[in-house]
Amino acid sequence: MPVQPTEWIWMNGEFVPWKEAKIHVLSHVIHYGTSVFEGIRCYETAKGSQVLRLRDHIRRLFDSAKIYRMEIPYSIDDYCEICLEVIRRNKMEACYIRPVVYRGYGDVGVNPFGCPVETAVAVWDWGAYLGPEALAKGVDACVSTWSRMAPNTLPAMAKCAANYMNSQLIKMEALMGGYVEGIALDVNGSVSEGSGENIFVIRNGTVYTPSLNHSVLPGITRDGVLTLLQKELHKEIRHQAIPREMLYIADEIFFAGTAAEITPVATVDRLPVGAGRRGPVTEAVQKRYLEIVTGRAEDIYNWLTPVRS
Ligand code: PPE
Repeated sequence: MPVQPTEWIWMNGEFVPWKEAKIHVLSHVIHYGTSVFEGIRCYETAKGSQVLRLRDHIRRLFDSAKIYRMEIPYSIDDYCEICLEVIRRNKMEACYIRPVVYRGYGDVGVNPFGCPVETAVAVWDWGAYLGPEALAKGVDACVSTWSRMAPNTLPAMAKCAANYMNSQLIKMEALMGGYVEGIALDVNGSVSEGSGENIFVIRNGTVYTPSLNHSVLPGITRDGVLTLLQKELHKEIRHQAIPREMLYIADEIFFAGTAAEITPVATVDRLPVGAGRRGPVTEAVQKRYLEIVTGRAEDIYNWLTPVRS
């Protein structure tokens, strides 16, 4: 389904109507992928709309920009406020927020320095990322024939648009094969991440997730899941290299991401994961995550920022 337009997009300091939020075809970003971005969710709660982990996402946006030597002409706090204002202007309750920082029109050629750093924030309504039944039933995933970017090529810790060309190869291959999502291995053959999610693997009560040297995005949802697993479920967690075959013998696997939230993996390469449905650890994490973000439980970790105070 195509994206449903909202009214206003914030671009370089002003609000422009959705249809007029355009860039020149010779903008550096179009030719060389020069963009870093974020994806943030705003939830409707009993206490009004609340943005999940706003400052953490905007900090990562600034980190991504720093890695690519793009200077954002705002402070982190100002940028957070801009995101909130975009939600208010569009009179949204629950929505997805997409801040993007890119090199615009100026010079041509690989050298980015002659192109201005521009920035925009859009919001729209975004439902279940991996399908309407994914959260309860889990999804069918495959191991991709495409590896995730090698270390010291495209930096995985930067959420850069160019990384998503790799994600697209993984995603398209999965969809063409009849799967919902693909799991990439890193260049050494260890599990890395999904095309748009981090991954958690559970066996005998121990939780495994790839450490950051396996070409994974340092996910904010991943961080929240680790908090819940450690502080509330008292699980032993191992950040380590995960061999592919661990996926086949796992008791539970789930994806974690802003868009995907906590999505169980039902099968990998057509082999059932555990009983082939959402397992108990996944269910417990998912329940706590969703009850906190939707305001049904107290926000004890200070994850939420009110949109209208
Ligand atoms: N890895 C990748 C490659 C990734 O794209 C995401 C988020 C994550 C991990 C999880 O990160 P976090 O959202 O901070 O927990 N993917 C975003 C974009 C998806 C898209 O299709 O666009 C998202 O979930 O918003």
